[in-house]
Amino acid sequence: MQNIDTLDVENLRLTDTGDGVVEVTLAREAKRNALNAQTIEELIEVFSKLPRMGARAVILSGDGDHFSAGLDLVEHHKEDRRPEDFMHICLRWHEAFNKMEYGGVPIIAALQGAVVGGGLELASSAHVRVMDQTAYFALPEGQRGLFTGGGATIRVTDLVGKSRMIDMMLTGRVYQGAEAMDVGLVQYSVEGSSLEAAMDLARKAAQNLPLSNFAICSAVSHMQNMSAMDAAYAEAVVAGVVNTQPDARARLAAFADKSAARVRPNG
Ligand code: 1HE
Repeated sequence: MQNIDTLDVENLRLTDTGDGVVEVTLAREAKRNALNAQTIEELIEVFSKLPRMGARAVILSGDGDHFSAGLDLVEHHKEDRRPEDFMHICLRWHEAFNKMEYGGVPIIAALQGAVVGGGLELASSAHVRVMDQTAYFALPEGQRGLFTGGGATIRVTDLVGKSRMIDMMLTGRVYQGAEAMDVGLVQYSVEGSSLEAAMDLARKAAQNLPLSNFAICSAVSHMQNMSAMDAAYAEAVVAGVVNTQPDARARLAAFADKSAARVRPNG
């Protein structure tokens, strides 16, 4: 793992937790980790470079009681942007979030408090989401006279389906607790700290071979954008490369000689 201190960030905090697991923390607690233009630039920088610096898994978290309050509404108000200005802002958000979703390195989001608006768009760009019991999810854009611009129409709709997505935007509906898990906003809901649980998952994912993780954390998303025929072909090509990787031979040998762990139901 290369030295992550070379990455130039102010609104994020980067921590190398060992074994290639990097924690990327939103560090604007006083502003409830609202996403201003600079934070988005920093996310682009970090998620462009971390995969090539040897990161094997990333934990995405937010300082304080809230994961993220979404778009920096005060900056947006002050800038008094024109449509074309905001379209360019959205392109930068897409750049950051696509780098995350398609970057080939597992990203586990640890969620607490408000995960709203652009904060939910950010969280939905991670591969795995873990919530604690304080976490709540909403798209208040409709109430603010806004519309989602960071990919929610794609990613949040993928998670919860079109009808729930439209309801969230129209009515400002808040999902929390078991319901948030049931509708698919997160894969894990924990009683204790979402950060600790995310750390466990990241360490587990980091033990996979990097080429397998690359395929899991990019191919599945790409294939969703393809026709079924093209996706099946792409899957065969990806599997051809991944499933013959020399680094997998020792794992396969361990299965064959019965020294590898078997898959068992949770005890
Ligand atoms: C902010 C923001 C923000 C807080 N932009 N500054 N997002 C929203 O509609 C959510 C708006 N925020 C809230 O509803 C609440 O702030 C929270 C529930 C997240 C937190 O409540 P609370 O009581 O802990 O904090 P607060 O007193 O409301 O805010 C504390 C400070 O954070 C305050 O700044 P201060 O300088 O007066 O201390 C707030 O102004 C600041 N703050 N949220 C800027 N969002 C690509 S399009 C995406 C579209 C969207 O994301 S729409 C945004 C939806």
